[in-house]
Amino acid sequence: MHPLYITTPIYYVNAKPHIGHAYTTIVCDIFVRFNRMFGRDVFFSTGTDEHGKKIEQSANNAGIEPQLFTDNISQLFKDLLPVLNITNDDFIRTTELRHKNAVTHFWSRLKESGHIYLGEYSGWYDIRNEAYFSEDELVDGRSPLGGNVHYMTEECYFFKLSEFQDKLLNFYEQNPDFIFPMQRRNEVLSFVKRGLNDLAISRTTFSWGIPVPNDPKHVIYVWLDALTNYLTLNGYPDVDQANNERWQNVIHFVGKEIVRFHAVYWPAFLMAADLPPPRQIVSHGWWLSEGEKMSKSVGNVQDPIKYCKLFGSDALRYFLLRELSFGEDGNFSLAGFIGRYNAVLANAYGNLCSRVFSFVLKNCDGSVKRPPTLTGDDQLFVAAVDSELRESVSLFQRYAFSKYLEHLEHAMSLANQYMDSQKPWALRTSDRDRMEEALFWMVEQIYKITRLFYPVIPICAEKVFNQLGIAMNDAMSLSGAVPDEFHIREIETLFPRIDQFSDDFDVFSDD
Ligand code: ME8
Repeated sequence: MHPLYITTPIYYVNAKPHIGHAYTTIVCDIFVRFNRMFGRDVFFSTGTDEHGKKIEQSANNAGIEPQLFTDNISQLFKDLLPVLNITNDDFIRTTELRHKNAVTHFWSRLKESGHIYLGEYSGWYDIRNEAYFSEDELVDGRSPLGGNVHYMTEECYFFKLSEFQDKLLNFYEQNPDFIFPMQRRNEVLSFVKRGLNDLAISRTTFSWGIPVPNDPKHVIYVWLDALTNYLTLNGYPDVDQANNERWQNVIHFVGKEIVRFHAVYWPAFLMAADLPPPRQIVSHGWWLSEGEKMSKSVGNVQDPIKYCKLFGSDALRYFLLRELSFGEDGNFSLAGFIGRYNAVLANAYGNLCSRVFSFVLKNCDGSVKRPPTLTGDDQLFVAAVDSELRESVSLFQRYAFSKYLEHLEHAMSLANQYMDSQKPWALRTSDRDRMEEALFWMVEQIYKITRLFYPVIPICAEKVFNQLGIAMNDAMSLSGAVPDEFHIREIETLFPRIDQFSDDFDVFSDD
């Protein structure tokens, strides 16, 4: 199996992280854990994007030096990772020396290979998104990304993007999976087919950036700087990327608004430097908050830390993955969160574990053994669960994360129904052997469901494996067979029901 390299975007440090940033990082972490569970070697990176006019302005507004300003906010992004239970291997800051070296080297490669020239640029500049737009791209006097624009002219270096139209179109054709989902692929194709202008890749109107080699009054365009983080993290320029397996299998997870940077500019830069383009750009939709775009001024920015403190990171990870159909937009609301939490984590899953485990603990001394044969109702039950689990894995592999969870939930319902229909409490006096048989299959199905649920709810999954007397590592090696015996220990409430009217929710109105 070839290794994988999974990246989150590197986040701007102009404000503290919110639920949208947490979402991408969590989705990547779940994807990474899932693949590691299947034995794949995965390198997983995240970090912060710290240069550019927007950051310089935010630092000025706060009355602090940009370096100190970025130190503070970058730390908030870093501190969020353990709170969300993220298993990243590295965290990059674009203000680090290793990154400045990589960017400077990358620029020099592009220059030497004749893809950069000095010219003059005029256009409508969107500071928030650090991008120029032409008159006809503006929407109601704003940039197509929604930011305020003003007209600017500056001397700047250009990247000969116009030369890459055919190369990119060929590349998309030969790699039909390069952009996920299809809708984004179609948008990129039509954008490139309309023709590409050369791209302004340096700025002289501010200084908070990496200087252009041999022309330090220019700083390097923040997107060229930021995209290069993916190479820095893989040891560029010391490591030869052209023959590097990890680089050949890099997947960038991004929000839909930055697909163009990753799927057009980035492969063009890489081709120009004689390096392979990434393997795939996987894009997701946006979280709205209580029905509206999250923004500080509306006051509806959702803080992931509050949710983790109150309900645990597993619950937040579950809700984010389940609520949003991956690729589409979705709505974040406290009521939606509580609804799903109670229905699935507390009732369907938590209750299933506790009723089956406590019954086995009380009535079978905690132990159940695999029966010699699998027949009748048991066979139908196990086959039905297996079919749900197979479907859930296949959906996961196609990035249909919410549907993957939906099928795990079907499997939980099947197990709950089996407990109801088999009535082990009645068999206790009439047919103990039959009771023990049915219970084994129930416990085994819970175990199998939990293994596939693990990437989403790792803390709870570990508790369940503990309750079942199985070491986490053994449970996680999917190559290992399912145990023939389970020895249930103490029972612990996994997800206590949330009382909708709890005073705890006062924390949601304190800012
Ligand atoms: O674009 N819903 O950084 P950024 C879902 N620095 N995801 C959201 C979201 C929301 N409401 N808000 C943010 C940048 N995100 C650049 C990236 S990469 C070389 C440079 C997530 O801080 C989503 O992944 O604006 C989006 O793409 C990313 O945060 C943008 O973060």
